[in-house]
Amino acid sequence: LDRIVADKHKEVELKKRLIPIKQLEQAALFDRNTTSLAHALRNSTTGIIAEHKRRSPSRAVINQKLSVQDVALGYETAGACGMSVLTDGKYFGGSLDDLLLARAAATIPLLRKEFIIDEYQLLEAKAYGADVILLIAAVLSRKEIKFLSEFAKSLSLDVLLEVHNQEELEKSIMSSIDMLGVNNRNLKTFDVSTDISKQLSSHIPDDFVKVSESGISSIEAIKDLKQYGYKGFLIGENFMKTENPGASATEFIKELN
Ligand code: IGP
Repeated sequence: LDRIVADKHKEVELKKRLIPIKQLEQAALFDRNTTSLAHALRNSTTGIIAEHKRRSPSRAVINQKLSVQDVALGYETAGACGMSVLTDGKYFGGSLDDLLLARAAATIPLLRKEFIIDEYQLLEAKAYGADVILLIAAVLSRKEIKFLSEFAKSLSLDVLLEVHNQEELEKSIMSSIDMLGVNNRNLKTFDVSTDISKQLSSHIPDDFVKVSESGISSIEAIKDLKQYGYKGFLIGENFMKTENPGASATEFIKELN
């Protein structure tokens, strides 16, 4: 995780020089109306946020063959509430172009799944079609979370704040956060357990939409997590490891209904 963040700092400094902020602000998508994932989740009975992920440090190759447009259209048709698009290249094989192509194919809220450490990345998110951004408490101070989340709100982007323990949760409670996500995967050890979501649920104030992230592969797990107040469920590998993620999501969501 430390290495990813160090690489990200270098990447952002380089991009700032290559593509000035003014250019991002002039992008065709920059001034669009965004759609709220938090709102969609509050009004949903299934709450599935389906992710596009080609590979990951914990699982190497997941799926490299599919076009992101097909996956986006498949997820939307399946009835997913939102879609998460990995944009990190080095560790996850994603890109901002993936986000752009997903935007071209689908109208559901799109989350830019990225290690965000600088407001420049929020401007990119807006310019490339995102509606929602992820902030990871493990790599940010309370001050940074406050600054970045308020900046995101000023761009009409929803904010999903991800935590993995109580300490991270406590430093992250603030009004500029829309959704609190509990990552069931420890980003330092890659251990996965939905027990983390259950343990932390009672400490999350009710005004936040609760999202459980990672390692979810069964209907039972979701029914169980719903008992703990979770409204959103972020699922990647379980769909992406199949040949047709859209069809897998369709079947999954049908069974949930
Ligand atoms: C999806 P999974 O186990 O269903 O593929 O997990 C998503 O939660 C996971 O990709 C994720 C992630 C992250 C990736 C959650 N938080 C932060 C990169 C960075």
